[in-house]
Amino acid sequence: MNMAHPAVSLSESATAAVPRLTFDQFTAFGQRALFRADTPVVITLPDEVQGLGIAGLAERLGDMVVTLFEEPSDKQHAERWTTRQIPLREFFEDEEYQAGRGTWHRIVSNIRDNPADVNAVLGFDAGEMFDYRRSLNAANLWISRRGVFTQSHVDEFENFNIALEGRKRFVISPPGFWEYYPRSVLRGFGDKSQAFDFDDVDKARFPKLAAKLAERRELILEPGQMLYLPLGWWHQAESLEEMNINVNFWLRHSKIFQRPYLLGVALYTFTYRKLKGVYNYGPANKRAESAR
Ligand SMILES: O=C(O)CCC(=O)C(=O)O
Repeated sequence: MNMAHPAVSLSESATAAVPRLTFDQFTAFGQRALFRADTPVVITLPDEVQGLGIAGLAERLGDMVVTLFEEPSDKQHAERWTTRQIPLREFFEDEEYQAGRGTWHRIVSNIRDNPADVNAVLGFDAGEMFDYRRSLNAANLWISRRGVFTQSHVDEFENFNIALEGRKRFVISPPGFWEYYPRSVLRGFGDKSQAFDFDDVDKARFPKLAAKLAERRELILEPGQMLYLPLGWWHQAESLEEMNINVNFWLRHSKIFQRPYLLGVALYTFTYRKLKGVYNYGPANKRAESAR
């Protein structure tokens, strides 16, 4: 990670701005107070924090077996992504995974069981800062190329998302459920909105969503910045660079009990995925055969 980038200001549209904190302000305020404040913020990490960068990451984790997500590169599609396991090296080297070929490819791998790797990738002791080894929590590595789009959805966790390489555009929107027109809960899509892209919403079809999105925020997360996204906020993300690398921490929190719809959907979706054998963000801890 090259944290030497100057702190570049967020791109803000006419929507409300996301407040920013320096790292010192964040530590003085404290994580618990931030959870209580329950409002998104962008925190700038200290300049001296230096992670591995792309080459270092490929070198250190190249043999790790990671999960590759694939889906049509089409903002109208309604299919479930498919996943397969590949050695991370393949993602960096194989032309198949280049952008612009009709498919969005993204690595999302939960590396929580390898804290030394988490720390090396980030360049600081994340175990001290985030309680990600606690049961159900996760430390996910996200890698994607330009244009890869993560559709609008909601997670049942507190979320810290750190940009390591490349900028990523997020659209985030406050908690709610029916206003977001969730897709079929029974088919395990209750965390996703029928409106794939919050930038392109059919107001006649989704009137309550159009009203809700008046409260949305937009931001571009720069390398060296960390987004705190409170539990229950809807969000979507688009990779803006040839190579985007992010790490995010999903942390469980008792505020889930204030959002019973989300708790219900999360429990149902977890069980559905388990029964159907759908990938469920479990920890990755295998090395490729060649490395054994
Ligand atoms: O980076 C992305 O593409 C999506 C990130 C996300 O959904 C998350 O941090 O929960």
